[in-house]
Amino acid sequence: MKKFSVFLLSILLITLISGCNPPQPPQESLILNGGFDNNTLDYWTQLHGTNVSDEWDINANNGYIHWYRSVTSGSGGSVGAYQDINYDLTGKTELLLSFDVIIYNQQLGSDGWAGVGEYPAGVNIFFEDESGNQYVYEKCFLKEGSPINYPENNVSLIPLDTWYQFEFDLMSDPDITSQIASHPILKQIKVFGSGWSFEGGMDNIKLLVR
Ligand SMILES: [Ca+2]
Repeated sequence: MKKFSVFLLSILLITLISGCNPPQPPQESLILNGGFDNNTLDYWTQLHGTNVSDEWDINANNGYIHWYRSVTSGSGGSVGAYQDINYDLTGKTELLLSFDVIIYNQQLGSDGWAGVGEYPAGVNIFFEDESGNQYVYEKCFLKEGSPINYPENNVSLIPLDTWYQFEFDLMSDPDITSQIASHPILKQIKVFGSGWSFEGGMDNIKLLVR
């Protein structure tokens, strides 16, 4: 009788254990050098856009991507970097974007009035269909207290000089999931600052797919 109980208990335990998911292997990020550990911008291509003469820089000297623009006139511009990815997301159910972000300076009192929105820190992720039509996921940051004129840019307010951790599974949003389903090629990620004078940065930029 005792043996039989042990047998039943064993069956129960085996059933319970095999019902649990085995530990998932660690996911690899689609982004190369997203942690800037060797203090370089390897795998990233710099961007700088301006219509006036400005002072600017972008580097990873301190182990994160750090951008800066200084302009004496009130004129918008951008400094950033992009990385091509070219990954087919067909059949995937999770796309986890995560990074740490910081704003050191934002001269504009808001996200501006230029018609598109200007942010000292932001991320764009570009998706394409087979004909090259694009969907762009955008996440932007402004310093705490700034009025938001372009909420469609998915804006968060964060305190100055403080690292802020952002994490979001794009496929947890049905609207984004449907856009990705019709634009399944993850083409590129771009990180940037824009505005008049600004300074910001990011670190630990990851895109995990499942
Ligand atoms: Ca780092």
